[in-house]
Amino acid sequence: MRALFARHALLPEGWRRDVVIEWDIHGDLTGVHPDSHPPLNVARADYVLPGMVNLHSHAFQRALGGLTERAGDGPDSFWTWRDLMYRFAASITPEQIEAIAAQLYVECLRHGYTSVCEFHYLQRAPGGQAYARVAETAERVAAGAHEAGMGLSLLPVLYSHAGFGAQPLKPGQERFRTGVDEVLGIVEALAPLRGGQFEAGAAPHSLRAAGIDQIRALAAGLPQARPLHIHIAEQQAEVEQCLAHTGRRPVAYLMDEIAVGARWCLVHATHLVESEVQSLAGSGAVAGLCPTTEANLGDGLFPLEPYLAAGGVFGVGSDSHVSQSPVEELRWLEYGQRLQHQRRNIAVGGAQREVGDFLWQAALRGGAQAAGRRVGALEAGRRADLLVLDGSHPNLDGVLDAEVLGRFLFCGNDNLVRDVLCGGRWVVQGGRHMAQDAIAQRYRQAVKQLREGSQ
Ligand code: NGQ
Ligand code: ZN
Repeated sequence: MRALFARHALLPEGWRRDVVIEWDIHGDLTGVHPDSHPPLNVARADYVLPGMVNLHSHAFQRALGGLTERAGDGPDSFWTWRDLMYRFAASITPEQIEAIAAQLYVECLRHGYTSVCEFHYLQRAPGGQAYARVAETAERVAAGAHEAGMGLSLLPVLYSHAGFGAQPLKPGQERFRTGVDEVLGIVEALAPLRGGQFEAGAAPHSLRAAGIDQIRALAAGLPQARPLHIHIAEQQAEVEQCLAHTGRRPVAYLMDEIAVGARWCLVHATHLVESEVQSLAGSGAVAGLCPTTEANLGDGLFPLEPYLAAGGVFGVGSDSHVSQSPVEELRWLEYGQRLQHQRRNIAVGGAQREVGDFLWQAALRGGAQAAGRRVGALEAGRRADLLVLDGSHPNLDGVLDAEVLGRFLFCGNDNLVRDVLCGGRWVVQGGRHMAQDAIAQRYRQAVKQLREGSQ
């Protein structure tokens, strides 16, 4: 039976009661009907939400999560972490990439993500030689998503330089090397995978790794409306280098030189001055915020309040995967602002006074836009991606509609996600993913090999 009866469901207009949700064999929602009678022989659920979009992931970094928390000799920074990450990336094989991606996506599904945007730059073999298949590693990531049952927007990365002024790549970056034609070739090679659960876009890695002419050519060469993502203004050092080379700050420079609109996602965009806040918000592009990674790497805090006031669109991503939970990303997005401004309840807007509802709905909107897939809402025509929360958990027992997301996002660490439907398939039931044991077994093997190889 491709239907569910929800006593409470979060629809685009807000919480509604007694909702019949129907989908078809392709995994698309065909009907969402509030104020209905429970149909016979249809499963019932207490609280149902649209699944969240994870708009920024480097899947392979999952295997490094938690292993870079030891102080080195000098002051540690984003840049010293990056050296460790490069060392880890140096030997990883396509099989290991697939095993790690599948494990990550299982974890993401279990915690409430039903879509991922994979910012994929490990394109070449160790040492930098090309694989026989141009999309070898990209296809491995896609296979991992398929095994886990995760919706995927795969973004092959343009990575040509080590820094501003077309600096030559360092040895640790040779695996990432691509030019515009190569990236477009990978996008082309992925075309047969396109469908309800899969889209391919592209991503210039950063203003450091791709020249502005290359970025322009990539944007022009990619089929219209496909998503384009870029890392930008994450660290102060990057802002300073950009100023030194172009006379402009990163976001201002990108917006001046490139027609940045709704197909763009500017990942991090942490360091903005007021005029950049306004131009980014006005462009219709998505700010891709990754609060747990940005905290872990010591980036800084995004100016959320003025950005929201200017009508800016945002979504969240888990980036380096120190967390696999949208609860943590949204909680820390709000908490960062509270700590900085010494106030409470900051992420609200218009008539929406519930922080949890505002955060979930806003991140869905921006995430869906950044994914370039028909996801992010319980309405006919979108993907059948939804979460059933555990209505018997003490945190949810008997709560009012308006309280559900407050409890989900801001109370405790139990995982309240009980069942997950992704693309019309029940991939998580009773907290367990359908393939979690086999996928975890392969992941453990991959990590063991990686550890033995690095000794
Ligand atoms: C990445 N990570 O591509 O994995 C980057 C580090 C860089 C984040 N930006 C590499 N969080 O920016 O050069
Ligand atoms: Zn990133």
